[in-house]
Amino acid sequence: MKELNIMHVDMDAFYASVEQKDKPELKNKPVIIGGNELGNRGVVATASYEARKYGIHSAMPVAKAKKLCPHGIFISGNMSRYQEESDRIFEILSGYTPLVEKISIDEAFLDLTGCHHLYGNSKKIGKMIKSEIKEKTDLNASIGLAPNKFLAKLASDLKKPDGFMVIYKERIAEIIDPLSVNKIWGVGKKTEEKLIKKGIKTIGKLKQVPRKELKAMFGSFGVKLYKLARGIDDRNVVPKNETKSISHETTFKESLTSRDKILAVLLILSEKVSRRLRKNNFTGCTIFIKIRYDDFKTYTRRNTLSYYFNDTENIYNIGKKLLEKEDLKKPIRLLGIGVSKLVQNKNKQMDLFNEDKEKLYETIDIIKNKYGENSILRARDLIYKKNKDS
Ligand code: TTP
Ligand code: CA
Repeated sequence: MKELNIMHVDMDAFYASVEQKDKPELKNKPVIIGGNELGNRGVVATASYEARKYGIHSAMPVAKAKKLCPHGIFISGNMSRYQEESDRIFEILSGYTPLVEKISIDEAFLDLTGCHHLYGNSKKIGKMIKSEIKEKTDLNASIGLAPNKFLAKLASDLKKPDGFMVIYKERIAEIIDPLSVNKIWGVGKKTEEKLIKKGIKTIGKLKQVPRKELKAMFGSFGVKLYKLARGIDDRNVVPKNETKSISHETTFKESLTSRDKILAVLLILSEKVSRRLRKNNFTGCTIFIKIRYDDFKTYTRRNTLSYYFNDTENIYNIGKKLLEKEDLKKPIRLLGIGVSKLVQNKNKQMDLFNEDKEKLYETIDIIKNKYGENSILRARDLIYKKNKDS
């Protein structure tokens, strides 16, 4: 279902739940995490839902929490343990789609576009992810599914803990209108106070305020508020990755002036980039070329596309278009090509390539790994090699 493409996953009472799992005697007990090891001495990092009944919450001074719940179990925390569980959770998420945007140690957005033919509709995928997390980590995740980020985050929050909520397009107003304005992302204490002073307590009420008035009150954020109150949010899920780019470049002994030779080299380099991307399970959506002329003037050009790829054809064709905008008559001493804006592609996305091509690339990789880089070449590569060798 297209309108439910965005998922928000958020673990329940994350640090406290890890402690309760590791020490079963803490289950169903008020557990409060906060202390030296987390670098936030003196304040609560989080509290189990049992402890929250006493009014304890994140950022509260530990001394106050002790007063509210003297029999609570206070733990100073073990960051490396929480990170370990976080890594396992993100590994599960990236098994479904490369489009995972990490928000924090226990929270992420997923864009499920392109996953449906592999796993079924969004609701089914949400349930699969929730139970896989439970199975592999013994921790509860709350999941929200909606047409955009704002609503998906709201959905996961509304049914916490152990929640699973879907916000269909037709029911947006019915669900969000009664909620208080502080449920809107970005509405902090100050904005809330300003709105309440005007008698605007709920999202429904906020909807009645003209756009102009909101703009006058809050500037550009006012326009955002106007949209969010209607459940409109255009932000994309932006996956972030530590490996920034994969590229290859070559410097020629003698500068190249032949367009055909330059393109032949570009194809070889594209193939190398593609191979490394596939070897590391990356896809990317930005392509860049680097060109250095004989006078050492160096230029890089890039183009970002609306889809992710890692195949030679796409890399070469987009790179070629960029290259053709440059002056190919001047002698070129260095040429490079690369792909950036990378995402991890643990499960191969079948819709990005046709399956036959995938198999072909896999076969080429196997042959090259076994017999060397030059063991299998394209006809065009041969032309270049012949010219180079002669
Ligand atoms: P949250 O997701 O905000 O909180 P939570 O997972 O403990 O509880 P829930 O989502 O069910 O409401 O934060 C995730 C972890 O980040 C939390 O377990 C501890 C840490 N954290 C802090 O160290 N300090 C803070 O002020 C907050 C809010 C969280
Ligand atoms: Ca959480």
